[in-house]
Amino acid sequence: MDIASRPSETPENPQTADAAPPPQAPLIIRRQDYLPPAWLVPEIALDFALGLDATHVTAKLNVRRNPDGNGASVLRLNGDQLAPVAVRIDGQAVNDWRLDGPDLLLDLPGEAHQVTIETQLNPAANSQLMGLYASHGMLCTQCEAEGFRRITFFPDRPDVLSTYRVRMSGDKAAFPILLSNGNCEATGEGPDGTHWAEWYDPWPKPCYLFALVAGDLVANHDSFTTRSGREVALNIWVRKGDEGRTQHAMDSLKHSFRWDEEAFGREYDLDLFNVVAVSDFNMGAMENKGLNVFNTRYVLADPDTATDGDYDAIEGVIGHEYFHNWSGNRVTCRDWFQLSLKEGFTVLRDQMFSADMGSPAVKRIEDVRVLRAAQFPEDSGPLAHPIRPDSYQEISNFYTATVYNKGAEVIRMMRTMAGPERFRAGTDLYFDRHDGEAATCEDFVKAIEDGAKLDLTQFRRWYSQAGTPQVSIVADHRDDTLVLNMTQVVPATLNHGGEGQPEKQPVPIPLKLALFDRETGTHRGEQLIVLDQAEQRFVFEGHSRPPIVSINRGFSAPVAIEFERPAKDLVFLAAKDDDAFARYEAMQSLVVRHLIAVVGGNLDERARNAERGAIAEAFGAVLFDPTLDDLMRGELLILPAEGYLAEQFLVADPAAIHAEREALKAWLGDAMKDDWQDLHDRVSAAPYSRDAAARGARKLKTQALAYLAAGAPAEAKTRAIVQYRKADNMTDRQGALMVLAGLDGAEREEALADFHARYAGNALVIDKWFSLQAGSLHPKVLEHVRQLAEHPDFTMNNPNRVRALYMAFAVNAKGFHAASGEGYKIIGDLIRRLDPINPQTAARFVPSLGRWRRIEPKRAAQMRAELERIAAEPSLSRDVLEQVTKSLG
Ligand code: 0A1
Ligand code: ZN
Repeated sequence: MDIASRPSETPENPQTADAAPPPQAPLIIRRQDYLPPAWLVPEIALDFALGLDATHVTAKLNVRRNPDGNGASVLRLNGDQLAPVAVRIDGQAVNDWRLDGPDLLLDLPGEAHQVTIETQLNPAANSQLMGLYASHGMLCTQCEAEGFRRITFFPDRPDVLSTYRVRMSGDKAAFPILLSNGNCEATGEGPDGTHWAEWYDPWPKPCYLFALVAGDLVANHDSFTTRSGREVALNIWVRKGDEGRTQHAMDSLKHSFRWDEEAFGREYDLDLFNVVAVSDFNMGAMENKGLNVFNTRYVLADPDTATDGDYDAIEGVIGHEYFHNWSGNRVTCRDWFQLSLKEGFTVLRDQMFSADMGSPAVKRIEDVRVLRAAQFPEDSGPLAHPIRPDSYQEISNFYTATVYNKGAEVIRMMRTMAGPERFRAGTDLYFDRHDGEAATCEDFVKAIEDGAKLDLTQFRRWYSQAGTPQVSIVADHRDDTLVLNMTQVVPATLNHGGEGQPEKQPVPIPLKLALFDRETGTHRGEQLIVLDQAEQRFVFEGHSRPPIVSINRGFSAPVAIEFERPAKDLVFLAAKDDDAFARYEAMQSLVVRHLIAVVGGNLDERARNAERGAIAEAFGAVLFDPTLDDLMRGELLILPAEGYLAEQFLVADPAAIHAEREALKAWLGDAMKDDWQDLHDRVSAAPYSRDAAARGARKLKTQALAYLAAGAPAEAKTRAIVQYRKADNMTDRQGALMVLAGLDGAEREEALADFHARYAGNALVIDKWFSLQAGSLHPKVLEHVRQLAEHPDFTMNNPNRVRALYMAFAVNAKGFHAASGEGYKIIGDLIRRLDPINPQTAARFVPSLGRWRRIEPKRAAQMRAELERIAAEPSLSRDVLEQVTKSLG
């Protein structure tokens, strides 16, 4: 056994990582090593004496030997940068405890004890934002996945479920509001201007769902009556001054409560539901029982400061966290390898919710775009992992697009195969069977199998194999029969530095399909076929003419499809398919194959112009199709993203892809100049409202501007200035500024300065100001990013601000992939500087450099060198170290 797989855990807690190991010996946690906990903690009482830079915690754990455990007498309590101030067993002070790395070990004879532990924390010094930390004078917690161990010593694993009683005391002026999970049972005044509150959560939960918030907050109060008549008080807590921007979140919350009752039969189970908005937060939001903590960006919105996209994201995230109350909280995960059990399922639920609240077609297209932009590259890169990973070093690195978004696609496929009613029977059975338990992905699959009456034997491979299946289709029409010859390959994931999967088995791929008669333009109904062999023939009789094949309709399977066919078939589908996603897909394919050919140098001038003409014709058909609404029209006019185009090449040249994509955009901007101008005029006349027509108009407004900016910059500039000045909402204003930020001239500087002054002090809008510049097409973007990093508004301590500047830059191919290698250096420097402050956020930037193997050799060498520079840092966090070593391979 090599040192990389050294089994350094004691048997009583195989799920727990030790102290950060030296770089040469990473501790690998393996799914196969799961053992039940030796001790359970049915109850815990926590007492917090709160202070921003000194909080004293007293934890009383009622521990009981687990009858299903291994009988070990050692109780392992995980810690992370904690020192015990006092330890008592059954009320008696003890000093025979010992530390094993960061963990506290106690020898306990017998069956049950009360263990009391006191710890002392400094929330103000907690820049990692895990555990208890301070944010703008308030105190809050983040415990998923392993943050509770930064508050007190505890068996920090999701299969230990406890009821929580929480007492908080602190200065009443600094912390007038004291919140925790469950219900508030008592409050009172203390000495010296202090006060206290006691909360009790009757639902047993793992410690990752614990939360506490203390601060000077105000709330939007409302209520919801559940279908069985329970009246639930709803509060959305924000800092003073932000309360006017909470109504959309509140509406979304009430819609979520209702929707989960109707769509999944799930009702809320407490009398109180609190949401708190925090501006310093590593992720989007957190589903703590009865006390969801949110990044402000997923709560605060009004038309002047939030775009239509922001509104949609708020609705989706509010839904997501609320839906976790069942998929995650009532039924939780046995261990962190099962993360997709709650996340994949909850993403599917939030996607279905958003689809029902708006346009299902547009929502599906957006979700597929996210999957292709974020998950496909992950699946084909050095960090590929199955939706249920087999090993990890740092669990924070596995909150990925694979676990979340591919996880959702996998469950969606079960639903497609079962149909909605049978799928619902499956989820009902799952919730019934596992309520109150810490379950596994296998439990979920079994419940769907039993409840929906599906055989999922082979389907389980979707849980264990990484990689996006590649499907090839060859159509053969003879007499009146169409034969589709299909093959599937799940590419080997070599996963350098991790555990590779060189051999893959075929998976069941449900493909929705329709065969269009090319003369009548109709089909005889949608069918579902399941490709479950490596090679398979599907025969369709009764087609005297070769039909036009519409396949993977609705994106019924998360696969890549190769299907050579004439451009005219794609033009037909782009204009006529009755499946909205398939229409979008035909349009994308038309552009993708054109750009692949151009980038590959496979088209002469004439052929290129002919193909551009065909694309313009398809665009024209979309622009003037009276059956389309503007939201959908906008989807059909989006060019495929550079990242998705790069995925089509084994080794990509990002500069060539960028240049050709821009060239096509400029050509379309110029050739269709009048159309874009007419469109811009038409949609500019629509007054602001949040209805679908007005949102569609705004989407097209900025799209028209962007095409004009590429093909007719002078015209675009004039229009963008007017759009910026006249804007009565952030969607229009941000769109206009985005276009101006990519152009040169005094107008650019004036607009940026105006925007900054207008929104000074509004952190979420200032984030946009950073992002627009870092993501811009301006030739001096590298210089701008370096300057912005020195701007007084920039800080490394706020993850939103860091992401605003550097994530926007890392996905900006023009800057990031600059030939000089400067872009890589900017991200490399960022990772090294951010790691000591916030390792979780720093690690999220590694994958952009990690894709070097799929980039042309000169840039690949520069990217690799940057990773090596990071790897050479003497004391990297486990988070960054895992990502960097796997990326170097
Ligand atoms: N469970 C949350 C995601 C989440 C995970 C880790 C966090 O720690 C910083 C925060 C949030 C969700 O799916 O929304
Ligand atoms: Zn989630």
